[in-house]
Amino acid sequence: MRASTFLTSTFFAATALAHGNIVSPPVRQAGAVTQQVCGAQAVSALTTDITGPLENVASNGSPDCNIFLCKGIQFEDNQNNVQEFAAGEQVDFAAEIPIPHEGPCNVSVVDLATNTLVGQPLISFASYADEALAQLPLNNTQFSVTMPTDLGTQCQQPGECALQWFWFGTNAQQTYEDCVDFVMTA
Ligand SMILES: *[C@@H]1O[C@H](CO)[C@@H](O)[C@H](O)[C@H]1NC(C)=O
Ligand SMILES: *[C@@H]1O[C@H](CO)[C@@H](O)[C@H](O)[C@H]1NC(C)=O
Ligand SMILES: [Cu+2]
Repeated sequence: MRASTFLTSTFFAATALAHGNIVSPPVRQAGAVTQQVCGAQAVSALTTDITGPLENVASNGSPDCNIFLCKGIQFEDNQNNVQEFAAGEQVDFAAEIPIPHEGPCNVSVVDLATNTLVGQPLISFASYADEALAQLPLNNTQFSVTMPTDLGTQCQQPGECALQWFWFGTNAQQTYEDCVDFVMTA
């Protein structure tokens, strides 16, 4: 009886409350343009719980709104939030994982126009946010990536590329993303 009550309330908390997000570097935030493109309901879900899974964010069905690219959050809302990185630079990430769900995770350079990866992931976890562990490894919430040195002329214009953190909780069937807009400096 007590156990089932506990499980029920834990399940409720896991579905209703925070799950995880990137705290630093600064990630895309939904604003007026996202509301135009993806709708008010999506923006409400994105701003009410910035840690929530993409499955909780209902698209308005517009072909321009892809919730699975940077949570559907538009670059135009984030033009003053573009980071500058140099080839070979180490970029430190901080994440919060209030409700872990075991599964794979990675951070990749994404070509935003085509929603394709540029090169290989910069970091990759086969098993991330494993709630069965007494404590998560420190590298789940503090890790760094090294910016590629072979981008050529790619990723020099704002809005062209982002670093995308991508985590999928296998049992939870929940997807988490955050995007850091950036340009490469010479
Ligand atoms: C990155 O992680 C996501 C989510 O876990 C996974 O679906 C995807 O296959 C991974 N990508 C690569 C290139 O490993
Ligand atoms: C994170 O830390 C764990 C435990 O120390 C280690 O097994 C794993 O390889 C590390 N993962 C990455 C991507 O550094
Ligand atoms: Cu969750």
